[in-house]
Amino acid sequence: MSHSILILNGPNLNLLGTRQPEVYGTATLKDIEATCADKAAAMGVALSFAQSNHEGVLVDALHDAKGKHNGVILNAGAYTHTSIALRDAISATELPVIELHLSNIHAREEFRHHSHIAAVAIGQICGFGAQGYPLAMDALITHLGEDK
Ligand code: CA2
Repeated sequence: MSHSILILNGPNLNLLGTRQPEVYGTATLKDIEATCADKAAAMGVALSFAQSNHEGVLVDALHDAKGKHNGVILNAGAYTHTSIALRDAISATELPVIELHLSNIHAREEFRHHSHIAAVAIGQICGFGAQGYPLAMDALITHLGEDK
């Protein structure tokens, strides 16, 4: 049976490619989605790709992922550093979640060093820019393969 994965993006990531290219690169979220869709097709996995600026919408998306998807790649944006609600939603889904960031959050401001998500994620990928998305897909699909 083929796997289905959700890539979920949080606040302000809809602005990618328009500002702060020195931090976040020049690819837009649409570019990243297209890269991920191509990779998903090549890997034979189903992919859903979504973005919201609203914490509750992200919580709902995680709840909805249960039963629909086998795993989630989550770039929660700044909610990474603030949201216990997102952490609880990840725990509730019981799905494997990979925490993803474009930038190396550990090399940036102190307030970005702590992640509420890290403790409930299977792992974290950060600092590789847009390339982190396909890297996270490889990691998640490998993990799901090992689950069987
Ligand atoms: O590096 C990442 O992927 C982050 O999750 C991005 C978040 C930031 O709050 C996290 O600490 C790390 C911010 C996304 C903002 O994206 C923008 C893109 C273009 C212009 C302005 C913001």
